Amino acid sequence: MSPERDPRTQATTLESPLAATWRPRVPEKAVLVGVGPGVEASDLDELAALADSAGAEVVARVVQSRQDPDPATYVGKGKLEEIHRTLHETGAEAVILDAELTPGQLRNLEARLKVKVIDRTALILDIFALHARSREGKAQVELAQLTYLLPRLRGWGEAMSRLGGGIGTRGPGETKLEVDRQHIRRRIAKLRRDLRELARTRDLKRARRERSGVPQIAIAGYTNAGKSTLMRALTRADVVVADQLFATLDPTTRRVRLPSGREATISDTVGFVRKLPHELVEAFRSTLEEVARADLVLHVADAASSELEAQIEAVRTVLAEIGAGRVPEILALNKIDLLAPGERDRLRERHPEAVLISAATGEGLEELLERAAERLPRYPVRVEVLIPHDRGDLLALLHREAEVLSERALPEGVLVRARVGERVHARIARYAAPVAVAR
Ligand SMILES: Nc1nc2c(ncn2[C@@H]2O[C@H](COP(=O)(O)OP(=O)(O)OP(=O)(O)O)[C@@H](O)[C@H]2O)c(=O)[nH]1
Ligand SMILES: [Mg+2]
Repeated sequence: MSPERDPRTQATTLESPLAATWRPRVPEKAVLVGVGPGVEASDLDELAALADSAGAEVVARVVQSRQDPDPATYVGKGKLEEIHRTLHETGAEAVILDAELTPGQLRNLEARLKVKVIDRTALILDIFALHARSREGKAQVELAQLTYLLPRLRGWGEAMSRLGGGIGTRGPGETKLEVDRQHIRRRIAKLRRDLRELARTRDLKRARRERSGVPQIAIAGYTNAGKSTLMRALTRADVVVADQLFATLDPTTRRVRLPSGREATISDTVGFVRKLPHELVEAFRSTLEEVARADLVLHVADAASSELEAQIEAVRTVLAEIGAGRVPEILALNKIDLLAPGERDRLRERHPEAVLISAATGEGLEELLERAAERLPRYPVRVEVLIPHDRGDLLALLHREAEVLSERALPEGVLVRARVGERVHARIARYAAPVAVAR
């Protein structure tokens, strides 16, 4: 076989070595497989939603109740035969497992089942790859994919050869494997460098925002909870809303006016999921850390989900992992338009601190903003200033980037009592009201 026609060689010349082979041919028929004590078919609902978001068509679910997965093949021998039969009956071309497999399990399963075997991590990585739009998002996803791929190279090498056109299940020779490894390591190093550079640009932007003293609110929550819908309702930002998992990857930040008249920034970002692959948490660390630097986290949860409590827990676990555990949080229980009145009462009892909202109908959003305004840190400096009538720009600045406590028009100007941040203070300090006027 000439090197040019080797699919792996071709792959290494593409920008992403995976681009050619990683993407499932849509819609790819797939069989879902889950193993665990007392596991039932309905426990695979989330995996089915993930598979759907990746463009696969789920044709069957196979579960096996057992304490621990088989160390060699994840499922036991008997189940393996059942899966084999199911594949044959349905014509499925892939098996998707609800766990992260060891490289050995992945290899063994592919060898026995003779179809593509995708574990939960690879599936989530694939959805991220489909949805990444920005340069940073794409680099983050590729870094996560390559980090995942490296220890599994041999297994994927076999899969790639087979997918590459009937080459059979022959694995790559050790020399080729080494070349691939070196190439991937170099690419990983380059992606890390690029991402550090992009993070620096973002740091500068953030430093500017922080100096302005405008408080920052981060929306966080389980994927599909309605974060982008809330962002759109609060700011009219043109963000993607879709009944898909991980529709949003790139962060968007907009200004929002709180009921007190004060402004804040609000950001919508990537969602969380149970067992979020650690490769992704690592690759998206700088994006996720934005949440940790916010003054307030709006934790959006899907109140209509039967998994509500588990999802809230999963989100809090990731928040703690990225250092955002101590940022004040407001829990917003979303999609209450889908609930019966009795269910609302039960939710209020269970989560007395939460705000019940519907980002779709707008219900509860006013209360949510009021609560947010209460929880945000107050500007540190209290001032009384007399703004000349021809300085409407400063008055506007105070309304935008400070907290105006009172305002009175006088012949000499507008007397304003306000709390301000340092930057605004520097701009208005010379208008400090003379004591005689301030009385
Ligand atoms: N009925 C109802 N549906 C909602 C509500 N909020 C969001 N949705 C729907 O839920 C789905 C997910 O909404 P998104 O706003 O995209 O969710 P997200 O949290 O941004 O999801 P990802 O970006 O994929 O993590 C969409 O189909 C929305 O129309 C709500 O208050 N009520
Ligand atoms: Mg979204």
